[in-house]
Amino acid sequence: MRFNGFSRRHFAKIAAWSALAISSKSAEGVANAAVQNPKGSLAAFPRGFLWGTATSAYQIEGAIDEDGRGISIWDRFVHLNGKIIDQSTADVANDHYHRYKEDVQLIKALGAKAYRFSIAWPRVFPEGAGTPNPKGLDFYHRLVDELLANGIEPFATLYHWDLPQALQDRYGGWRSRETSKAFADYAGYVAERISDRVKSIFTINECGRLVQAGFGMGIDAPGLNLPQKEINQVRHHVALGHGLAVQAVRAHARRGTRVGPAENIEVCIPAIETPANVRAAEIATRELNAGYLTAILEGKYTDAFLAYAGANAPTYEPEDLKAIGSPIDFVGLNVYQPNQYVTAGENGHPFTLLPFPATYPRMDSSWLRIGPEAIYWAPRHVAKLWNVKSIYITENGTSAADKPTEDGKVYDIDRIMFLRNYLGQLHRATLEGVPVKGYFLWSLMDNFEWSDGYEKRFGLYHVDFKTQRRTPKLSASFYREVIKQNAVM
Ligand code: GCO
Repeated sequence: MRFNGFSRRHFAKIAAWSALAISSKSAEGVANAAVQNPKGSLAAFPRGFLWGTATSAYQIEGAIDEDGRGISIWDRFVHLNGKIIDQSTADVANDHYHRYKEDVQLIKALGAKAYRFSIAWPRVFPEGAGTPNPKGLDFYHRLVDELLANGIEPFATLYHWDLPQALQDRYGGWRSRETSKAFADYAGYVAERISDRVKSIFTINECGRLVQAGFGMGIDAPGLNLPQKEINQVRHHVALGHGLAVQAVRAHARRGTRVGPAENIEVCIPAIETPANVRAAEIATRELNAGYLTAILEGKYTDAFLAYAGANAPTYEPEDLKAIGSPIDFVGLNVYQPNQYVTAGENGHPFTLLPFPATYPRMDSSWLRIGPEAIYWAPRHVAKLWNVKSIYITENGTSAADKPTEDGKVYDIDRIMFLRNYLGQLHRATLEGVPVKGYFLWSLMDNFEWSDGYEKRFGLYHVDFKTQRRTPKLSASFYREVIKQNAVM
């Protein structure tokens, strides 16, 4: 039934609101009581918990041919027809290379005390190796000094997918172990020069995605569709690159510099939290990450991984796994979605992976299924399986439509819903003593979302890419309150 454009359901809602308005005194009283009794209504995080935001060089910097920067595989890839959904490029992106001071103020306005950014390898070594660009690190020195001057701790990621094209041309990029070695040389060069101020370094962002999307599905640079054996070999070279980079940081950085990966862990969640299903989820998490995170934390490939890979298993030198398993100081976890729901196995299999129904709820990106408990189980599994003592959530956040209303504001209550529920589950983990030390919200501001171009917005700040105007969304106010209270309301 519709009446003057209102449906029955709408009327019912209005009626409910009016009833509430009538009893607003009592409602107000309840609300105030909650605020007056903050302990009861707030999920407080441990004292000293680090709140931050994250971005990556290629997605925000622009200035792709400035100050000696070489080209990256993404510069090449975005100019290939049909690869980017809106035919856009990151040639300018957020123009962060020139606007970094303004953007540091955006971080400061949130009250965030940490910022995870990445360093563009092609700015430092335009040819990937050999002669460094004398201006290569200058931008990052400026950025780090600006962050520190504003009380914000810098966390640097050495590789967030922007491989120098010269290495792709010369060696086939990560298809060759020469790239693993070049990455270690780059890592040592950078760590030696920034570790007087940057105390925490992530090696490689999301091996899982860069390998599968770049070399399997072809939707990310370098856009290849390789057979499984070659995909496994690429993943081995990325893992080797991580390990050799850890060794290079240990050799060249200031004493006390911390280093570790930032990985999009395949997180397996018990569909029902029974002990048998939880154990199955732990086993599944170890096996589904066997090609990278498990190899880093155990210094070997699991028997099941090698047996399952069979003839497609990577070939490697004996010392490779020792390098891959180099001791690390923390594990960064990028957590967005419930990768797998699991129940206990049957017929001798250790776990059962459950299919997702077509109606399973998602956010604005088709891959982004909603499953807040993923951010509880991911760090809990890593701590339990490998006795990791320091974990950061290096990315969590969501895309949303983010259409400004007539008043120019962005009421992204969908993003707030997402964040509140995920942070509530992260709080559960910290309550149970899971050693999560900090959280980096993805992302500070809307940016170039890889093959989705500018069509998927993940920022706390809305960016008008025509004017470069940054506008805080409602979620920026939400996150500022979370940081101020060190709690989720
Ligand atoms: C990733 C990347 C980010 C993405 C973000 C949203 O995790 O895929 O680190 O660069 O932009 O995750 O997809």
